[in-house]
Amino acid sequence: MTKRIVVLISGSGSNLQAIIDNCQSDAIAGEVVGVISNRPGVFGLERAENAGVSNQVVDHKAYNSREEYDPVLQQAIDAYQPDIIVLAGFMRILTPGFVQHYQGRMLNIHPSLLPKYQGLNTHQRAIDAGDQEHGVSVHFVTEELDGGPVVLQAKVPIFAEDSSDDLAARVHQQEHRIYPLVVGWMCQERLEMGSEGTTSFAVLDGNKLPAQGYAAN
Ligand code: NHR
Ligand code: GAR
Repeated sequence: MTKRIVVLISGSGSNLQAIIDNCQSDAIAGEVVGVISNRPGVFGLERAENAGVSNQVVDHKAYNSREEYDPVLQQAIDAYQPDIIVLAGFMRILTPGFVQHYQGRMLNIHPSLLPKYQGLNTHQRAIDAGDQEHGVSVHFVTEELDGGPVVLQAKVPIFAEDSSDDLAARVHQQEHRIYPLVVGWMCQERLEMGSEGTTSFAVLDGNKLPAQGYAAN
């Protein structure tokens, strides 16, 4: 059965585009049924429009707190009756109640090799630290910011002359490969989040994945 996917964005939406493209080519057994942005006027909304996907803005600036904003966002999402919620460059921290409502059904892509560089400005931080490699992680969203179980990572090299933008572009190429792959696993019900007490982990094809997620090869 085709899974219903809602994508949350704040910006350009190139990951959204990769997921839409993979759904349309049947590489993913899913359909993007809705796109919600917390920021008006972003290019990701235009991408949704061009693909004929329902899209809307739920602007956080119209609310006084996360506690007021998140229930409105939740209602907008739930109207689409989604199976899977995908954060694709979504830039607002989410409250525990919101995260629990979608426990095990919400994924994020974070531009670092977690647990390194949680939070923002990851590319510049990796360069400043003198790292020789960097990358991107797809993980389940939990209450702990960028702390949920990792499903899959991809690595890229850092070259001496790299600017933050150079590095971000290299990471983006990998994002557009690994995010559709992981969303596809969710759609096929091959992937789920498990937990024992307070620790949670990713489970792929019945196998508990290690902390760095699935290791290709
Ligand atoms: N919420 C929870 N509870 N858990 C996660 O793992 C989350 C989350 C919300 C977003 C994406 C995350 C990332 O991949 C994400 C993961 C925004 C911020 C942030 O500081 C941090 C991490 C992420 C997204 N946002 C500022 C805020 O006050 C606003 C920054 C801005 O608008 O530019 O919300 O990096
Ligand atoms: C991506 O690089 C994603 O990893 C990052 O924002 C970009 C969104 O690009 N996410 C975060 O930084 C979350 N805080 P896109 O809008 O073109 O998909």
